[in-house]
Amino acid sequence: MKKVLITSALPYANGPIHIGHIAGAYLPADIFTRFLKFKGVDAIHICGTDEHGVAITLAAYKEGISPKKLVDKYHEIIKRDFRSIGVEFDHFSRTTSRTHYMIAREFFLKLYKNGHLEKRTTKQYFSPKENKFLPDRYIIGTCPYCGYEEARGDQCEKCGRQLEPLELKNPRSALTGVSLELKETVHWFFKLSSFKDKLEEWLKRKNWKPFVKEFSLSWVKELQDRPITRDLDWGVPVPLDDPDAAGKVLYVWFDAPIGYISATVEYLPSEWEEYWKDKDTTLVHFIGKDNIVFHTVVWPAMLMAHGDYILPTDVPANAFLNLMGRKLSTSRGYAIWIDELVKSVGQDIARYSIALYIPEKDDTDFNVVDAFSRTNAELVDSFGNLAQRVLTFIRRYFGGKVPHPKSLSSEDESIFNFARMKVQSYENNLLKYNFRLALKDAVELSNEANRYFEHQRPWKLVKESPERAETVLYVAYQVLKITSALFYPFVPSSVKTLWDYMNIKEGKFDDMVEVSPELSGVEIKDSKPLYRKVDDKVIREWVKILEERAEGLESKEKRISIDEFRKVKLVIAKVLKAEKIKNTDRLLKLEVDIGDNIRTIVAGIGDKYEPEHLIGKKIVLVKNLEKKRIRGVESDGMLLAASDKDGKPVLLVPDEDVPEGSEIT
Ligand code: B3M
Ligand code: ZN
Repeated sequence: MKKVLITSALPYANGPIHIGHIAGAYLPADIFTRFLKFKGVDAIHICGTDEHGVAITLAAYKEGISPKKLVDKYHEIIKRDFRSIGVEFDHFSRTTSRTHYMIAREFFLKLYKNGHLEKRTTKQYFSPKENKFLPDRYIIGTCPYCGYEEARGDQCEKCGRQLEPLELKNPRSALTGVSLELKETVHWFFKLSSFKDKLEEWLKRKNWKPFVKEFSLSWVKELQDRPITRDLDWGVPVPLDDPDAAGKVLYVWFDAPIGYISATVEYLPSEWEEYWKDKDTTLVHFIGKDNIVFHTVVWPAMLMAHGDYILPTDVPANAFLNLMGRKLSTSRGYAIWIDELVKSVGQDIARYSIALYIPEKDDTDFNVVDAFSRTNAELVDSFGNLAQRVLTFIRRYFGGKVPHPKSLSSEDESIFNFARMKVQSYENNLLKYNFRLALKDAVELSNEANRYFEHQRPWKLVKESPERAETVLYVAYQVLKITSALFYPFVPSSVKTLWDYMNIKEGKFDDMVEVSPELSGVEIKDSKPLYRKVDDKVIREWVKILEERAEGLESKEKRISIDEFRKVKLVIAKVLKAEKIKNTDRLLKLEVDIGDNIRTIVAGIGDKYEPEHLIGKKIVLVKNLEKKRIRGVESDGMLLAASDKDGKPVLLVPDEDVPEGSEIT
């Protein structure tokens, strides 16, 4: 392998890092980079904070500080979090750096000159109260797919679907709750659809994780041009001398991935091109699954459009980490934050327990009881114990010197063979991003080495057959060294300590996994146990903390009193007439009988129900809503419908015939 450039998704500088972030991108990237460097590959790991976009401006608004203050604060906090868990970067930058503004502008202008950008007039939601156009997350409304009422203009947090603001039902301002108007405005679009064939062909050749590839290909099928500018006063200003560009900035998902380039430029001002412009460089983006299309479709198309840079070699995305059977939620505080985890159990126990649950293919549940019990069994009781017993034994019986072997028995040979097999399997697994399997290889070797030790009973041999005891401890020391090399990318700091105890100079992976006869006679150092078990009390505390946080989740789900509910007057209504409202897709005008009078209502059910099929149906109507004018028709009531799996309406009807006007309680 020539050069390898590894990136991790740039975390938004709007909050601290939690286990979901670490499992989804940063720990796998760190393990992968450490392994490659250990192999002697010229690999670098680049990251930084994503400091633009509405995720930032909204968080700043909520904290009551300026976006600049917010990103300065969280940039430091995030750096500290990564340091605490031992996730290392060759460079950790930020997208508000001068270099980034320069590179992002240059990128935009290159695309502009190459004819890939186009100014278009679009309709966008405008808040009359705030007197401005609202982008993305500034708009909330009802998700057209799952009916979640607090869906954001860019994505529904409930069902996970990417959304456009215009798809939301009942759109309103996220800040003030006021309803919005549609108005025309101008934005620059990236002509993404023109890359459809090229992208498809490129993706088809990729030997990526199946779910990443399939998801990307399905997205390419419906490729649309995308606006890449926004009405915001925080971000990289649109670098055009055009009055329409005033007050507009680059869309955060346009500038953020360019951050990978600018961070490399900042790190290696004179060599960065060897990474970004050399076809032999391997470019790997570690991300969570919610960022897939941006990295496998939009970003590669941007790179194709620019023309000077290489394309991603691989995008080993991970699924989501759940916590005790529930979805993590940063906004509702349901997570384990990295700083508290490391404070509680230490860096390597934290890394190990998370590594066990890297969601490589599917969403994976992090259960603290299982996670810490497995870590206790595998890292502490198996690997830690192996290290401890080998070192203690050599100190106690051989004056602290690694003994010289006599002739090797078939059992000695077979543990070496087993080690060789595990090393191979481990390498294969790591290079295929099968981190959990690689870790399993390491643990299996450690278990086998412990079995060897017990089976040989060196404590008996020292009395009965001292020469054999020397050989056994020589073999055990060598296997410990090999095992430690496999554990290193996962738990680097304790393994470095172990190498110091063993008096081994840190070498390259290939040497570390070989038997090294020259180590006989080497003097080991005084040692302490590498790990301490997470004790039951700590585990129980975590369970309790998380139960409390989960309760917080529920209580924040707004409950209403029965009296509040009773304010809503629901009645059975019989449909008398129904007709389509002209020039709309789904709006029907209905006349319904509610017993004491006849009402006219407008309902968005025309994509599912033909007007003539509705006549005579008994439905449920909200009777005491304020009247609302919709497309020139005054609607005096709202019917109730559920959504089917495609988001289409399903009318609620009584189970038995009841007269119109019947109250529903
Ligand atoms: N900041 C999204 C996220 O944190 C975004 C990643 C950018 S990678 C270029 O989920
Ligand atoms: Zn949804």
